[in-house]
Amino acid sequence: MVNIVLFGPPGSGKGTQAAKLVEKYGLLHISTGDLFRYEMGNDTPLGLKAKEYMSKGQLVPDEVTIGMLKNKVMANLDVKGYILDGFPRTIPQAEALDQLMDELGQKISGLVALEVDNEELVKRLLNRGLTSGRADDKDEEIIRNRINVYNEETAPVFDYYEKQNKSTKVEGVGTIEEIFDKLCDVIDGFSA
Ligand code: B4P
Repeated sequence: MVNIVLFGPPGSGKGTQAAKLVEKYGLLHISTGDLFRYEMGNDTPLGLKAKEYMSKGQLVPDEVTIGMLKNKVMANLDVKGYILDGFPRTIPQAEALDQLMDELGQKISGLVALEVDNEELVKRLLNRGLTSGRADDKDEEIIRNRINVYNEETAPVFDYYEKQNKSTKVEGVGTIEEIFDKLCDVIDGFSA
């Protein structure tokens, strides 16, 4: 199995690239952001909880997020592998993921981080906010908070996997195809 962590700040193109990677590699795409938005759209207790945090650009608490991710993985064991998009976003999430992989006799093959500068991120997210209907994309202050949260709480996850020699950076500015090609080069190295 190939299990990939697609990593990067909000708006770096994780969701955009994950959709293309799924098509090429036939892996299951798990986006914790999408899972939360689905729950929010259905007004479930989990969705209402997530909304409190997402609308402010904060992370949803680890215990909620880890439980949801585990349920999704356990319900889909018969796949070629996973593309994890937006998870893990904290060190406790990374530790929980490694533990889950151990329990399943699996491992994370590698983490690929999309690198995009802050001003480009803000521009992309405000632009997406014009059409996405996402409250967290409409307000520049919330967007900048998401970027700060990424730098403080999520960026250390790169180093966590770096210590296992599994982290690779990819320039996330350019055309979607150019970035996709670079990601595929890295991922082909994982599966070799
Ligand atoms: P997510 O749903 O994960 O979303 P994201 O980080 O905003 O976006 P992504 O990087 O996928 O960007 P995209 O491809 O769409 O998170 C939302 C919230 O959910 C978090 O803030 C948090 O509250 C919560 N959450 C999720 N996971 C969590 C976790 N594990 N723990 C706790 N909380 C969690 O691209 C963005 C835009 O850029 C698009 O409009 C796209 O068209 C454009 N774009 C993409 N590539 C481009 C390129 N090469 N050039 C120009 N534009 C490009």
